[in-house]
Amino acid sequence: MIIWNSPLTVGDYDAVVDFGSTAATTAGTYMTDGQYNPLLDFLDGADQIGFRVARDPYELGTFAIGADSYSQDDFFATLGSRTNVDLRAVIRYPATTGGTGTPVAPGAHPLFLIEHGNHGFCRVGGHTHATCPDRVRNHEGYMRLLEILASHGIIAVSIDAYDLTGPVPQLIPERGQLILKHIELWSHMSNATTFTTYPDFFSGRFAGHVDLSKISVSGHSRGGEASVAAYMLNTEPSFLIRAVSSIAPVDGQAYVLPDVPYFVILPAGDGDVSSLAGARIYDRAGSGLTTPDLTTKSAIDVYGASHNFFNTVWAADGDDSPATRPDYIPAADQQRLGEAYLAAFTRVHLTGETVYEDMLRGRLVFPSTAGRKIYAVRHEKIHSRLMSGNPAGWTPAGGASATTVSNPSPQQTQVALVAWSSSTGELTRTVPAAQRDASTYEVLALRAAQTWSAANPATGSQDFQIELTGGGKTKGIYIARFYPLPKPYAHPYGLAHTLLTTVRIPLHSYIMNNAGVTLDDIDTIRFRFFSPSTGELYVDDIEFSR
Ligand SMILES: [Ca+2]
Ligand SMILES: [Ca+2]
Ligand SMILES: [Ca+2]
Repeated sequence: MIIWNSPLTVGDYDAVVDFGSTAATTAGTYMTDGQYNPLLDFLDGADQIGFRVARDPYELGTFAIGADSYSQDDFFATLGSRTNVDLRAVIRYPATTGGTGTPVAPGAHPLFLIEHGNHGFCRVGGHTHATCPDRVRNHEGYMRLLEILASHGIIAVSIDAYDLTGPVPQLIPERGQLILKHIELWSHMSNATTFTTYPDFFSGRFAGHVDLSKISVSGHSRGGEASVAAYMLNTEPSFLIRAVSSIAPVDGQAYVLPDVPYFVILPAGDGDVSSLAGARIYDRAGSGLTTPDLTTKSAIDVYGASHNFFNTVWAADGDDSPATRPDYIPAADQQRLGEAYLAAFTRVHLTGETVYEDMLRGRLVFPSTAGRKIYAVRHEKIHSRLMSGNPAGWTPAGGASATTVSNPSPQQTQVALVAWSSSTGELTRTVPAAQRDASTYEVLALRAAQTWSAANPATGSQDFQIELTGGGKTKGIYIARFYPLPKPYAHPYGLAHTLLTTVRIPLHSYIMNNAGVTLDDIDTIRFRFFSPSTGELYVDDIEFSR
């Protein structure tokens, strides 16, 4: 149902659907009364912004882009278990004029660092790291991302983890330490009295120009766990790392991130880290907090994406996954969408461009990401949770069932397995008294996935209704109207992953058209499996949230 032509002017909007005092039973009987009635009209975003129109985060911003690099072989005699580790990176930064070595734009700028993962280290066979005459420039695989961030006022650094790359162990702590070492260097280049063992590669060009109160770390593959390691090992000294992101990370250390915004890209067709291990980092993040999960985290499941195509250098060396994989995305398109998402997440946290939070909620699509099957997983800090994987207290009826399953691949959490075999199936929960006032929340959210069961539709989305009852009134909403529940991705290796993605239903959907559900007193939540009449789902994290 299109209620409004797509708005294209950048800004903040609320969508109001005005109903009159008589409920419409068909489109033909729809009536308005020309006024906003808080208890029966639809307002998308009740006390926050409904939706926003923003520029494509892939677009360049207004700052001229300065370019440079630094390199000193064997700067670190030892780094953890390794010796003779280089200090090298390529950088892009906000500048007064574009070009190599130009002056930095006035002011202090936030700092972003990314570290590549494991790949070849030498273009010539038979060499060691010390003797290689033609090194693989792994760190030059994210140049457009660096340019985007620089043009939006961020100093963007891509670290060459050369000595930690190639036929070596995973070296995740060393890789994390290397990120922290580069932050030390940048502290020194901004303030020469700090970390005085470092050189200033640029003779004072960045003096006073690095805002060390705003740092974000990222990485790809082993680098994607290294960015998590950098956060976890950031104890003495403690840098102000505001956000952590990963592309297709490994997960060998089982780090449990505390309350720091985390974003992970999961390439559904990953032929290298085919376990999609980043889903486990996502699941554990925040679980160790005193109040568990009191943090914000985001992920995207990108159908058809491979491991290597997020790095232009790796993509040029070849793909890691069969070209016959479903929903195949050409390398340039995959790089574009990955860089758009990483730029969006980074800009939320380093330059305060909170508009892109909605992209991470799966609510904003841009030319750089359009036409691809990208499914969002999102956990909001502000939430009231009704179920986290244990369906105790949820009563099945009409032939439906609900049991608990631990760690369905690739997740590392308990989820509910919900099944139904006729259109009378339902699952009901009496809302605990302390959680009945949902009027300060925006959505009913859950994460869910179709299992591989043949009870699900042969193609396309699964669907069901979620009913809320309050004040003696009940209304059901089909969830696929808001977010699809697609078939699980058919990984080319035959791996039966089922990645749960987040469905967010606006709570005002339950009051519009005189439905009358009292959002400040919701006593019952019920899943009703009318159509399709059979199915099997994983369900987790049912909550009222922002
Ligand atoms: Ca009205
Ligand atoms: Ca070296
Ligand atoms: Ca769970």
